[in-house]
Amino acid sequence: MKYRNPVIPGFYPDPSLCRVGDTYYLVCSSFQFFPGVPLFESKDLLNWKQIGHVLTRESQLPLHGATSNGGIYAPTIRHDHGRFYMVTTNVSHGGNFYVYTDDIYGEWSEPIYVEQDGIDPSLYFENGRAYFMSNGTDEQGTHGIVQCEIDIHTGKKLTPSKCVWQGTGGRFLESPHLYKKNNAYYLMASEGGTEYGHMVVYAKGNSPYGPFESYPENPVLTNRDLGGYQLQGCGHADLVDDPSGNWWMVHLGFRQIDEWVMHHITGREVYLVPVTFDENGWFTAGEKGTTRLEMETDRLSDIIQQHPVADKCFQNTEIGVDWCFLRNPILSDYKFSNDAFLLRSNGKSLADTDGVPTFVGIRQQEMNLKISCHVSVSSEEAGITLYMTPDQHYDIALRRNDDGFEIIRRLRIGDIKQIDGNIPIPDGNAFLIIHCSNFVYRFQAECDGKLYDLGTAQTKFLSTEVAGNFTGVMIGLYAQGRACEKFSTFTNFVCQNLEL
Ligand code: 6LW
Repeated sequence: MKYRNPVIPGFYPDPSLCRVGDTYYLVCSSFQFFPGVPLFESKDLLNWKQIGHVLTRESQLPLHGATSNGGIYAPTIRHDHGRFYMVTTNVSHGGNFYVYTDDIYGEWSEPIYVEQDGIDPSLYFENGRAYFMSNGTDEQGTHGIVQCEIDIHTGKKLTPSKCVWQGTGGRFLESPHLYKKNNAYYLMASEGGTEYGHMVVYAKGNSPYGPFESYPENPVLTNRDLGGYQLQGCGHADLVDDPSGNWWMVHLGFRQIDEWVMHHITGREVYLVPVTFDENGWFTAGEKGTTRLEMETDRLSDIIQQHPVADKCFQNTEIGVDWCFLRNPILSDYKFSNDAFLLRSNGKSLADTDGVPTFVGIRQQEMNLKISCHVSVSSEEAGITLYMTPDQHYDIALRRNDDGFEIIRRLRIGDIKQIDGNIPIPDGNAFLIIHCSNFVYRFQAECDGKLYDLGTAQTKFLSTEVAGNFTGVMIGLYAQGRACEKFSTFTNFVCQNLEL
């Protein structure tokens, strides 16, 4: 059968997964967004349903001051003796920690912090022992993949941290995971940085501490040599076996806005490739060590139908599942119902990094979309933002001015700020519309039966390559301006997937 990659489109970076029986669970990093660590479930590896988030309380997820290079970095999910563990790093507050739950649909524990530095922590369980691995520096000052044993009940280190592998020489050795198969231990990691040089590498050893011998054909997976191919940046991977004994890899990658245009706006996404072991215990991955947008496999049943990203509206999306907030939201500034979102400004704007604006957003998962929403402004300004970072966003909004109300478009690209449109309208009500395509966003508004065109703006200025960040464009509804008692109202939100 043929399947399409990505298997989870949009900003869902650093995937990690585990299998319990016939069900797979997958987590991703979430940076400055709340709740944190999206959690997905799948029966077939191709269709993933988001069942919630792992970090749902501020006590688990303090995000004050976190921007798109802060907050939650790569998580790992593992299952041992009936208990799920998710281990990650809050780079803005507290460092490496894990949480656990016995009910994947329920709440997770309070964080348990581990005193080992670095990022990308992972857990490996064997014979009642819990091995804790991250990139970082060991007690001797050696930098690489560092491991210790911990008491899984308290997070206390039971052994000193020891560097077990220094990779193959590529920069940014990260995302380590340890596995065991047929008495061999595999340490898989990534190198090259999470951009165009990204690659997956691994080594094999005969104990959890090695010594590890590098796979002679490393990197085992990379798209770095595929010039002019839309899918780039493949790395940061995790392995799982299926109930039939086949092995699979999920990893991150991104789709450029065009084959030859090296910008991406939809963030780092989740890709799936088959893994094959040879008689010497080495494995290969993907199509000759690369990942393709269309993959052929005989390991999955022909009857599996792969579902594209659905159109989204208020009725088929959920707060805290699809919709998330920036940092730690002030929830009294929001009211949600099945038909309307009500948002109240607290005086903070989208450009602020101290405090938090009133913002709730979903990911831009595909490049060709039509977004529309009816907005009724009661505060100073309410609208829709295509939000990448505090100083990189395009907004279309209704705003109060001295004469009444106007429709504005704001383009914010680093130090460049432009507000245009300034279309006077009789009252504070209009439909705001954004047509998204690979190269441009087109902004329109409909009011009193008239359609106004507010022009286009290039997508590439919101890309990760321009922003230099780790996230993807979010489609946000927001209210800003002076703090205000009244709520602005958003109704009839639709995000239509035009890729279908
Ligand atoms: C993550 C690291 C990486 O912690 O990017 O691509 C960092 N890999 O492993 C942030 O996502």
